[in-house]
Amino acid sequence: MDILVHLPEAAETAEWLSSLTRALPHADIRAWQPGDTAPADYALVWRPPHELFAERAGLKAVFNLAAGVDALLAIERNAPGTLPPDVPVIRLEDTGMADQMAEYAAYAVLRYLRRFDEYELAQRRSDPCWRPLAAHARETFTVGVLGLGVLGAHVAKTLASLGLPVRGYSRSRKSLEGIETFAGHDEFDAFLDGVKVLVNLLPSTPETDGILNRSTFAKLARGAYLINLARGAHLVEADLLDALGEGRIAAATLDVFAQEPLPPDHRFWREPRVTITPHVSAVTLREPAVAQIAEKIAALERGERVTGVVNRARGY
Ligand code: NDP
Ligand code: OXD
Repeated sequence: MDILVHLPEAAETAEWLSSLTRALPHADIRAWQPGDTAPADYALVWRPPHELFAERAGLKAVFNLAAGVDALLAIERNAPGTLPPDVPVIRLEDTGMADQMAEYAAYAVLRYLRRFDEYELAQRRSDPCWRPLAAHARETFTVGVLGLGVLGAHVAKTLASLGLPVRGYSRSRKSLEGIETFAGHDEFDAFLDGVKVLVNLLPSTPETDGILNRSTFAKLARGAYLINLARGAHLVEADLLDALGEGRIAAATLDVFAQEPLPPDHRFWREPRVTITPHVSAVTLREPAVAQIAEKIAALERGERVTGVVNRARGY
């Protein structure tokens, strides 16, 4: 069995190759190099160049080394015909990301609930006033989680376990204990109405890109908080800056950006009410990811079905 691997950071490749070799000792595993068009059974990739798929014979499946497949599916838009439609694209399911997301979201929500962001701002201004601020009332600090998939559902349940009122929004109807759920476009406004903290965990698709915009912000509780953990393409950045200026949004925590790394001259770096992290809310953990992929390859080789197969028409 031939396995092709591509990671954008060459430094990481050697470690992935050795983990994969341990998990799949009978496979011939190689790092993709430009010009390599030799047959391969499986490709394991993160943000691959489209050349990797050109003239590639025998591909049985492509494994995306992350949860979000937007970068991989963009290949089909940018270089039509390169990623054959009958080759399944399989994404990572959790592999340690759900706990990381829950930690990040809980930290960000509690920071706003207890107004630690405002104490941080006061200290940064060297403002020595010793002024306790009344914490927000937990009962009305409603958190709305966009996306109730592998990550969003775990985040929603974690936040609910902190005693916060939690709502969730998905395409199909869900039933999650302790979470008020909303489904589909028709229920979007009802989902947003009165939400104090909006946490985004949607996949980036033509339907969801730009969903964090002026009209969405206008439907939240006044002075709401935004936590974007999914993709930069979801956010209309100029609308967020306007909403911060108008006080409609009180503050935002952003882990993902339209352009990454976030350019040094971007206004977000200078906006005191925006907290920035460099796309780290849930990183791919190599060993659990390799274990999941190895299990799925073994299942596919036995002719079995696997979970995590992306619906390419839907985009996630
Ligand atoms: P899933 O595919 O498991 O979940 C996606 C959820 O979004 C589902 O509940 C789905 O609804 C819902 N959804 C999709 N389209 C729509 C729509 N048009 N309207 C309403 N709901 C919709 O994905 P994961 O939970 O595994 O991951 C979510 C995203 O998180 C990834 O796509 C990625 O972009 C991002 N991510 C970011 C990371 C980071 O470090 N910043 C790390 C990992 C992931 P339904 O259930 O009905 O299908
Ligand atoms: C992912 C990511 O989608 O790292 O897994 O953003």
